[in-house]
Amino acid sequence: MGYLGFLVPGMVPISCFSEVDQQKKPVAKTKPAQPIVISTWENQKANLAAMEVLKKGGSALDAVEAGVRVPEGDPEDHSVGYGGRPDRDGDVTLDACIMDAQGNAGSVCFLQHIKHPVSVARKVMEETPHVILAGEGALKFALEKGFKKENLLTPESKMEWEEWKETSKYQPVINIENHDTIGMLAIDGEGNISGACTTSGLAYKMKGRVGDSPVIGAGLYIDNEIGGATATGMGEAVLKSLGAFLVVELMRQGMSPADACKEAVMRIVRKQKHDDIQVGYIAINKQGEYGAFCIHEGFNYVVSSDLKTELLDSEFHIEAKEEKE
Ligand code: SD4
Repeated sequence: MGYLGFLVPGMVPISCFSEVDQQKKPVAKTKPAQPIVISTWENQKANLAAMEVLKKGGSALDAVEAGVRVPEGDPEDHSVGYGGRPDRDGDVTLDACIMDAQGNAGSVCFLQHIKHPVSVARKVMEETPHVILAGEGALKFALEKGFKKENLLTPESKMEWEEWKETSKYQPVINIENHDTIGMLAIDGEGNISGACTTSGLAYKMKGRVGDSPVIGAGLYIDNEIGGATATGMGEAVLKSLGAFLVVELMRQGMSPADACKEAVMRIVRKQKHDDIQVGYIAINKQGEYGAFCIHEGFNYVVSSDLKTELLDSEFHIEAKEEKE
């Protein structure tokens, strides 16, 4: 414990370097009945991997990392990690973050050539004094930590990009084209909450574009006393409203996870052009209650407990238009 200054008689020395809060073990005030994992989109396999960790008594932090590594390593998932759609120059650039129950956070953005950005983000959190590493610096750090440099552009994603280049029309389509980012929240057997979020971002984005997913408070936020939230969809809208932080703060004020997600979506609806963009939030509170809300019908999320894994449709603000024959 450090001490600076002088003492007058009778004065009790007070440390100028207060104990580092981050190192304190969080005390779960209330516990849900059982561990739970919730994630964006149809990420059942990721949830199952996370549940495996929790069933063995592992931490929520280990669970979310193991969970989101599943789509990161899956070449069939074109919105996350290996196989992710590239930017308009044909480079796959990845954003990811992780946050634990003690309020520690780590993130990487504009990271290339590393299949599991979430694990690099965890190393940023645990082995550096920083929160975010970007681009070349993030890659250098990853290589120093033993991550392998790989080509992440699969032949399929390359072919799609080459087709896209013929028109170079940049128009993200709601729910389909760009959206499969995984945001995952988990509560472990101790009642502690952690989260992770990982993406290749918007397909054919401008070189250097970074979305909401690696930004703590935008794409992901955890407060172990209250709950956690994570976002998917048009990162620019989420960034401008600091969505995940907003959801957690609304829960702090007493809203249910579902209502908090709805209010955060409505904040975007009220203040931003939203006709042709999707944003979806999922949230969980300390009691293990969860909810979701999105702008346009079509967002779904997966909830897993010891007992079952369920794919649920999110509540929405705007109903999907009937497909014309
Ligand atoms: C981004 N929010 O980079 C991410 C994209 C996303 O499902 O969520 N896709 O803006």
